[in-house]
Amino acid sequence: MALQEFLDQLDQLVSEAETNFGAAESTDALEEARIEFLGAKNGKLKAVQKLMGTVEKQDKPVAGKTFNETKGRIESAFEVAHARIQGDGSDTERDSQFDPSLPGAGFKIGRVHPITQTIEELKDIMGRLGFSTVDGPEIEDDWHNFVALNIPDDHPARDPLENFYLATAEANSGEKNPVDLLLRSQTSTVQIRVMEKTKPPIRIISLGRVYRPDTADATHYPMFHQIEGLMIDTNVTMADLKSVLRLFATSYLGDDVTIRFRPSFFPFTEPSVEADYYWNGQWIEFGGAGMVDPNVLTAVGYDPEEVTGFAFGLGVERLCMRRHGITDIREFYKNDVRFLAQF
Ligand code: FA5
Repeated sequence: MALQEFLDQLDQLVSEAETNFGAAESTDALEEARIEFLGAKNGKLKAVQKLMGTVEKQDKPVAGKTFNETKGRIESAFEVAHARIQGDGSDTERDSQFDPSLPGAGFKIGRVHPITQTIEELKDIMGRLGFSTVDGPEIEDDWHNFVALNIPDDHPARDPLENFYLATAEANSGEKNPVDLLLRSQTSTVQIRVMEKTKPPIRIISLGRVYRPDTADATHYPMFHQIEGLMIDTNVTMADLKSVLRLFATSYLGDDVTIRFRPSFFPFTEPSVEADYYWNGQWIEFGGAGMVDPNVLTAVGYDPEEVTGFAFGLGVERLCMRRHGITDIREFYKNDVRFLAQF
């Protein structure tokens, strides 16, 4: 066979293979085309290879080299078609079956816990009223949790059954400064920490976990969150307290909230009140409040003749429950994603 004729056959084979591989729309069709051209026994390339024996001896080097190049070109045409069908190309079998109108499977992404969302929202509301946020430690000493808050030694709030004590001064009597340590039972501890370090005027809130050995039920949990507010200045009154709590409540729940104060008692405020909100046909107690007791102002080095202030402490879970119609506080801490994903 003349060399040129052999080379023409190779050329024709390449273009035929490229056309057939390019036209294949499925893995099966491509495999069929591969066997037709590259099949080890009866493939067309193999048939042309056999013709090389008929080429003149002096033309064999050129014929062999061109044959190898041809084989390479056909193999890469196959690889390109294979990648296209597997999904690398734009016109694959899978793409052609893709229906954009079907609902997607969607990604399951994590959600911010509803209590964290509430905390962020409350910070934002109080921030707009000029209150900045401060943090305090969850492990507290006797001074900040009780003494400076005007809670005397024999007060029932100090009872071991009412608190999670971590260490007592007696147990630590070998230490240099033995103190009772406990998980704080209220965020009012932060009032003391702030006032000890800052001169009035003060306008802060603090949000965080508090711990009480309460039995868990629909409205109680042994660990819960409080928002504490404190405002100290030269002429702060109960009217300011009520205005701030009303603005706070209407910002969080809506304009249709009514606020009511009921007389109460806290050792660190005088007078003291329970703050209730009326919303959606129900009165709900949200927390305690009052004018900072002069004894507390004195304990932190302020002059009660010069400054006055109010403080309040509200339950964050109770606020969040009310807003979202959640009837059991325990839902927050079951870690059931079906519940948590709703917020
Ligand atoms: C206090 O903790 C005072 N420190 C509040 C205060 C601050 C008064 C500043 C005056 C000035 P009380 O124990 O009532 O108050 O708790 C406040 C709120 O925390 C309650 O109204 C309730 O909403 C919430 N709360 C109390 N115990 C639990 C509990 N076990 N689980 C969930 N929420 C609770």
